Amino acid sequence: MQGKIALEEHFAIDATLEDSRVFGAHVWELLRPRLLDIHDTRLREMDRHGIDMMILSLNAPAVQAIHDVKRAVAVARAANDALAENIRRRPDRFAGFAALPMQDPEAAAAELVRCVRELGFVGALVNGFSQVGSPDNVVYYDLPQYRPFWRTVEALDVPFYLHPRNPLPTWARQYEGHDWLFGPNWAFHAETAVHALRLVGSGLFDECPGLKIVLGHLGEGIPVYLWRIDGRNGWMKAPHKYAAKEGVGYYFRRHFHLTTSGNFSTPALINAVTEMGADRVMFSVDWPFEAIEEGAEWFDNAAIEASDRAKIGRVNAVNLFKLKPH
Ligand code: GRE
Ligand code: ZN
Repeated sequence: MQGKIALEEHFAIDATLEDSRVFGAHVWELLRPRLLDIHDTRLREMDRHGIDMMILSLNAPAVQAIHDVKRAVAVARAANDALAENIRRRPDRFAGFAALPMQDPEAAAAELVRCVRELGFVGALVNGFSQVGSPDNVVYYDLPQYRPFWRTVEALDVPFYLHPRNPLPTWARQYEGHDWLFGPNWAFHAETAVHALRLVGSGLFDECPGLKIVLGHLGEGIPVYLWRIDGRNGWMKAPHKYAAKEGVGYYFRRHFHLTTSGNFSTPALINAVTEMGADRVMFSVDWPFEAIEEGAEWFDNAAIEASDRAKIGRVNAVNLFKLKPH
């Protein structure tokens, strides 16, 4: 398919580059230049595989792992300015997601306003929880101090991409002795799914009915559990004990959008489309952690309706991010 738009596609600046080394130590000689490159290999691969536009975002965990709040604010700003400069060179091929210093909710809101209003970014991409003040002080964004931030996101009417990061090893006893479970094999998704469900259960979407959240990897596992999350042991008729008014599926189908990033499985795609509808799933690769060639070949040939391929490959992203393709 020509004209695809991809939206979980990463780059790094010098200050955040090293965060990605652990995820590709054995291919670092390839991964490193691909993270730093915007206009060369990336554009060639896009051209070769029918990707018209990428919405670019910083690598992970990057800003979220900088517990020195002032530095988190400065690195986010520097990354966003660098991204804006690259988009200015090729606005026909690139758009941007803001990196945000969530350690300071007011600063994060102000940076998002700046990125949307002044730099023309189309949303934010945040790498899970933030470490604040010290490495072990962890905050999730369902907490009350984030409500003004979310009202700003809602008022700007831009989507918020909740991207994975690893749980802290000091908190993740369940993975002890099984390091292979960290990262994209499993822990990324378990961590991100719980964060997304915390947002749902907190009542955030009752307070901010216009919020739009994007999840990668075809929903971080949540779609296959939507029935069970609300069903539990149905005959026992125990309601959720949480602040939100409705069931999880109600919010998930109204407020969430999913991408195919790094999950090139046709059964998983069909399940996501079945649960969410073809209007809420969008093509993505997860470059450079995944290969554009593999993601594009898979998507172009996946056994789905042609009309769904057009929506998932392009149209949904144009609509959600109000893109104006050249
Ligand atoms: C991602 O961005 O999803 C990612 C990483 C690191 C390793 C694998 C991966 O940030 O998919
Ligand atoms: Zn990613």
